[in-house]
Amino acid sequence: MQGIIIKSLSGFYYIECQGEVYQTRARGNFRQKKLTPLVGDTVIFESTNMTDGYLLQLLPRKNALIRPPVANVDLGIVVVSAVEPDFSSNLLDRFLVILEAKNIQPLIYISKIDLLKSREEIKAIQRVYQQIGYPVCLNLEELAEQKGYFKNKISVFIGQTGAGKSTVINALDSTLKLATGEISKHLGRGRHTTRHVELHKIYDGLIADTPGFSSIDLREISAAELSNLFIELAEAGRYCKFRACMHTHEPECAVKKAVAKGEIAQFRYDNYLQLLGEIEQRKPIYNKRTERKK
Ligand SMILES: Nc1nc2c(ncn2[C@@H]2O[C@H](COP(=O)(O)OP(=O)(O)OP(=O)(O)O)[C@@H](O)[C@H]2O)c(=O)[nH]1
Ligand SMILES: [Mg+2]
Ligand SMILES: [Zn+2]
Repeated sequence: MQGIIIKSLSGFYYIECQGEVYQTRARGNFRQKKLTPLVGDTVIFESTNMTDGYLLQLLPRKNALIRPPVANVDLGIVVVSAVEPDFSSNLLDRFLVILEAKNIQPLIYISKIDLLKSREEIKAIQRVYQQIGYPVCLNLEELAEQKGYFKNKISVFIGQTGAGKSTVINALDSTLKLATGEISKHLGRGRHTTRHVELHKIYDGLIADTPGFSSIDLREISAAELSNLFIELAEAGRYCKFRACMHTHEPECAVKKAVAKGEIAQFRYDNYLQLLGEIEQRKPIYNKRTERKK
C-alpha cells in the first residue's frame, strides 16, 4: 500500500491512506541508507490491521526541511507576530530565505495585529513584501481568502515559538483544538507548546503545525546562493556590471542603485548584508575534517 506519513511519534509512523490512518513501525532498508522517514514522506507500507503495520520504503522526496522536519513541502506559511514578540523583518527574511532555498512557495501571516495601537507601520511592511511578490495576510479573513493555495498541497506553518501558529490552525478548523500558549503554561510544560509535527486535513490539503524555534540554521546556504534567495535583489542584480556581484562594494551595482532609489527596501538590503556576513564568517565544514586528518 502507498500513503503519506502524517505523524511520527515514539518510534511509530502514522500513515494516511485513502482516508484511514495506519500505525506502523519502520522495517526497511532506508535504515542502512541512513534515511529517516519524515512527516510528509510518501511511503510504501504493509498492514493487516490499523495498529501493527510496517513502513517498508520511502519514495523519492522533492524537498525536505531539517527544522521543522517535514518532507515534500509545497507551501510555507511564515507566522510572525506584530507584537509579543515585536515584529522582526530580520527573522521573517531568514524564514523566507530557507523556503526559497528549498523551492517552497512562501505565504506570510502577521499575527497579533489586534494588539497594535496603530497599524500604519505594519501596513507599510505588508506593502513591501506584497510588492516583492509574497502574499501577506494580517488576519484570518485575509488568510481564508488564500484558501485556494492550500488545495492538494502539503503546507507547513513555521515561525518563532509563541508567534501563534497553532492558534491560526485552530481557527482554520475548529474541530482540531491544538494546544496553544496559555494551556501549556497551565500544565507547567516548557516554553514550546507544540512538540511535534503533524499534518491535518484542512482546505483540501494537508497542513502541518510545527514546534517553534528561534535560531535558524543557514548552514546549507552559500554566500553566492544568498543573493538569489532575496528575490527582488536577484531580479535587480541581473543588471549589475559583474555577473558574480555580491552587491556589497562592487562598482556599478544595480542592487545598490535600486536601494538608493527606494525601489528595494533598505531593511531588506540590510538584512541581506547581515545574513551574508554571518555566512561568510562561519568556518567551512571541510576545514574541520582536514585538521583531523593531520
Ligand atoms: N491577541 C492575540 N493573541 C494571539 C494571536 N495569535 C496567538 N495569540 C496568543 O499567543 C500565544 C501563543 O500562541 P500559540 O498558537 O500557542 O503559538 P505557537 O506559534 O503555536 O507556539 P509554539 O507551539 O510554542 O511554537 C497564545 O496565548 C495565543 O492565544 C493573535 O492574533 N492575537
Ligand atoms: Mg504551537
Ligand atoms: Zn550588484
